[in-house]
Amino acid sequence: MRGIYLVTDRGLCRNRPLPEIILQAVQGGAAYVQLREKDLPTRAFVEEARAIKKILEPYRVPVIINDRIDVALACGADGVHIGQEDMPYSTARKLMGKNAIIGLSVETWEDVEAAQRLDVDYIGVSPVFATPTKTDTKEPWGLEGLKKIKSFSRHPIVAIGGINEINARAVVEAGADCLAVVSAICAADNPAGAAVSLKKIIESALKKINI
Ligand code: TZP
Ligand code: MG
Repeated sequence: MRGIYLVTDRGLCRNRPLPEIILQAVQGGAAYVQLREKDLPTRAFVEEARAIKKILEPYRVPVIINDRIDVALACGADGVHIGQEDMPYSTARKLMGKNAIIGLSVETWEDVEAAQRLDVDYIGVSPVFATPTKTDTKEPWGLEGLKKIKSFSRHPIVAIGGINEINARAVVEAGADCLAVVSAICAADNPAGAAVSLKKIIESALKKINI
């Protein structure tokens, strides 16, 4: 895994349709899209997920569903992202199958150690920095926490929380393979432009550390 990982938040899109923001982000270079809907009724979520799957098909960008394995199965999503209080990984794997992308959030060192025993496809280091987008988080890992996880974990690392064009380079240098962003793209004046800039920063940082 590598690149920009867009996590959606319709509330941050400034009244612009979510599918348009997602499409612009992908056209700007986002490599993964996670649909995160905390308040949408199930039927609307399934309809949205099916529509986004279709829109992104030509771009070959995986669609990952936050938390809701039922929605992921219903829309034929490429994967799910689960948190520590969501469906257990082993159950999620059984339901989603061996080819699905399954990501797991790690919020404590115990979570990082436990993830080492699981064949997750990535760990979501959450949050790297404190962020107004999600306030019910544990203590932010910071760059030092991220470095420590990178030197220990066997899994690709998706970093999330407060990541923007100013700190993106440092987050990649600290060990992130992917940068997950919500507001840096969803709330941007120009979501495609924001994705282009972030991608350039990621590529140049990875080049510098020879990845
Ligand atoms: N999980 C941990 S932090 C976060 C999520 C969903 C929100 C990140 O949002 P932003 O706007 O990129 O800081
Ligand atoms: Mg969750």
